[in-house]
Amino acid sequence: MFTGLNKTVCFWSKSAPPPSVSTPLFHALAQSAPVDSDMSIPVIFLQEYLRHFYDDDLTTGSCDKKTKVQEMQRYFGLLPSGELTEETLAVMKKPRCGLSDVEQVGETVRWTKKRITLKAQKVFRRAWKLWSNVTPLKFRNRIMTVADIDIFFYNHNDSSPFDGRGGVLAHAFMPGLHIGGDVHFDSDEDWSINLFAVAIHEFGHALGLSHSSDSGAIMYPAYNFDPNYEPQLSFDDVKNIQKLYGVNPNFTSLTSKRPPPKTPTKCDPYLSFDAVTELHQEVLFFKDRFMWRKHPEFEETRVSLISSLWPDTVPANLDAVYENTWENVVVFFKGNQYWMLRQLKLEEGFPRSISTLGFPSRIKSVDAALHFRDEGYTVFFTGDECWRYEQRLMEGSPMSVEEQWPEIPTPIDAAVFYDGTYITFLLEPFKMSISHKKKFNPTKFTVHLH
Ligand SMILES: [Ca+2]
Ligand SMILES: [Ca+2]
Ligand SMILES: [Ca+2]
Ligand SMILES: [Zn+2]
Repeated sequence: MFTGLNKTVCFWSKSAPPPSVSTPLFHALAQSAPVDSDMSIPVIFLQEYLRHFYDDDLTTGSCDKKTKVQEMQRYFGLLPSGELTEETLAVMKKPRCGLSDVEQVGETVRWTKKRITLKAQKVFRRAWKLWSNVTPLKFRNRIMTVADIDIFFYNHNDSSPFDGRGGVLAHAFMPGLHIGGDVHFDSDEDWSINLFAVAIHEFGHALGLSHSSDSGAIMYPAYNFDPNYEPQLSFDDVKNIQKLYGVNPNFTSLTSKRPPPKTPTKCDPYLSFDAVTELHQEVLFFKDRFMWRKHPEFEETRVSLISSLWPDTVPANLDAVYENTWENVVVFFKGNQYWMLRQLKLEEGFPRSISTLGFPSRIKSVDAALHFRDEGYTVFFTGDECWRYEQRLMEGSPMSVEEQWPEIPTPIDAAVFYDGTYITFLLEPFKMSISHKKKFNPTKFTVHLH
């Protein structure tokens, strides 16, 4: 139901994500099956995954198992079908932390002193700095003697619980004596990259934080290795750590250059979208690094990182996106470049300049794109103009948006078909509050374009 795009009613589902707390899990995936694409593996793999990360008892029946799968799917912004789909399996196989996503932990598990010692190389000190910048905690590097936080790299061949290359990359222990606060890294991984991002996350546990279902948070259980995004604490991480330890007196000046980013929330009345597109049966809404996916058969919408579906290819802060069902591609626009993907893979030679589509040089970016599935052509919006693109050819001169859709103020944020019948325009100056719907009249539109 794509109705009620107004400031009082949120058209998204109100169902909340599952609780997001966890506790150390000492035997992460120790006996799990190796991660591979053989379809006979998933059943055992699923069992182990749910047992370790979703507190599933192996004796539960298939009905409860489905509920557990749905819980996991919701946590990761997947369609909560309860089925072990290819996409679900792909998400489960992503590098992640070894701690549970659902186990309860007391809120008082924290260090009671302000000076915490650790044995740390430079990369770890950088990771700690992110946490100490926002709290009154001070970290002292201690080389020779025992530290509060000890860091180890383990190999799966010794008594450690790691799972070889991939899967679980690291885990940590909540604050406490001895092993408490310690951080273990799987030494079978290639640590020449990504160590910084994993360390920030694990240090969050060492300070007493559990997993967050906020996909923009450092404490999200799957690590974010987007090469275009320098890891930093999100608003959610900062809020949670400050709840435990209080605020660094210099918090504002220390974070002034890069304030903790807030994950956009779908019911924010001031939310605007960068782009919207159909994708098979779904409608995808893009904002910053995130997207929401709306499936016609499911009430709830799911938020996830764009990079979780298209790792390393599609940039954040997009201008426009459309799906061309005739050519079976999805096309993304940002600035004067566009990216074409077929079945989640970037086509060769992309990104390309939008001038290769036939835009004149005065056009520096695209506001929105609308693909007409039945007729097989695309309309691009740039300011108060729109351009018709068909069979890989751009119509020579643009039309005015006002002429085609007199009620629509320009520029627009995004446009999409919904149900194949309505075009929904999302408008910049009024944000979502007055998004406009108009019944599409193909005859009228075609006549105007010629
Ligand atoms: Ca310790
Ligand atoms: Ca591993
Ligand atoms: Ca846009
Ligand atoms: Zn974790």
